[in-house]
Amino acid sequence: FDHHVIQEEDLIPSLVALPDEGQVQSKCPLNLEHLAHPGFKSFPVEQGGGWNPPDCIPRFHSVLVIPYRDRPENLQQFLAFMHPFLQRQNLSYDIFVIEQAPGMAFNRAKLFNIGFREALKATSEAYCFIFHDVDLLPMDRRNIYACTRQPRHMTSHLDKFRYNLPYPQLFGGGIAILKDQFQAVNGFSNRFFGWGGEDDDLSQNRVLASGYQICRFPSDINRYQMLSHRPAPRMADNYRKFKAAGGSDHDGMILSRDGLSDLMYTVLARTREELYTKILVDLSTSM
Ligand code: UD2
Ligand code: MN
Repeated sequence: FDHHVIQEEDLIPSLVALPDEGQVQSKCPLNLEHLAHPGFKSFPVEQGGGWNPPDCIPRFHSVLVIPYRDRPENLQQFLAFMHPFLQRQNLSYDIFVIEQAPGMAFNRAKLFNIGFREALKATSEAYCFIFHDVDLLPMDRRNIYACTRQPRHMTSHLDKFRYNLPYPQLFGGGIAILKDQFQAVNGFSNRFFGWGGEDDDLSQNRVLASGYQICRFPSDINRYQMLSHRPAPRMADNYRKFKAAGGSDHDGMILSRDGLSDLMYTVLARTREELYTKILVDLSTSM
């Protein structure tokens, strides 16, 4: 796993911008001084949590997808923090919270697949996706919430781990990936119920196996605060169980059968909340 670290002077050139429609003069500035601007007041967002810069044309649009169940304090803090953070970066964005209805074990990866599907139905301009936990807050304004040319691992240095990377292959927490790349790897696996394994499956068996590289920004930019929460019930052998059940890695079979291509779910409610769009889903429909 040979991830590429983008140098600080290359941050902005590494990002994939919205198509340029010739209105270059009125494009929103995106420079580090601007990001560090001190007297920033946040703007109101649209009902449903979307936002566009009011007086310039955004260079980037990002869809944030947040998997969620029963962490109301985390969600409230996340939204209160993220709206001003993203607005300061002058990008246009949408926030989708995909909530799993009670009953089955939590399935983070499948909720991301659902968020991808639902966001594409709702926003035609979606081309960049940020799949992100509800309990992680970026601490550095240079951490631009837009997609790089290659899939990016964002949340590598957490306060919880004293800003050390627990293992170099880590791809959990928050990632940014282009729509076409996510489609090309058939999304996440739908088969990881319970805690763990889904992030490694995405990086090893999908993203890298499909010939993409994984990149990160420099480590001081990737600092995050992790909000406290009750630990999820661990099923540490999730991944081994998955493999024992026939989920082998490199034959390309699982990848093509398991993911966006066989995604099944039932939407129980779509609600445009004040600060986000909520999609409540039932996962008991087959895979
Ligand atoms: C780690 C990873 C996470 C994921 C997980 C294993 C990092 C920083 N985090 O997080 O990305 O790979 O291990 O699956 O690498 N959630 C709920 N309700 C629940 C359970 C989970 O809303 O009952 C959501 C929520 O967005 C949460 C995320 O799923 O942030 C990950 O779950 P976690 O925070 O319990 O797991 P954690 O911290 O071990
Ligand atoms: Mn967590």
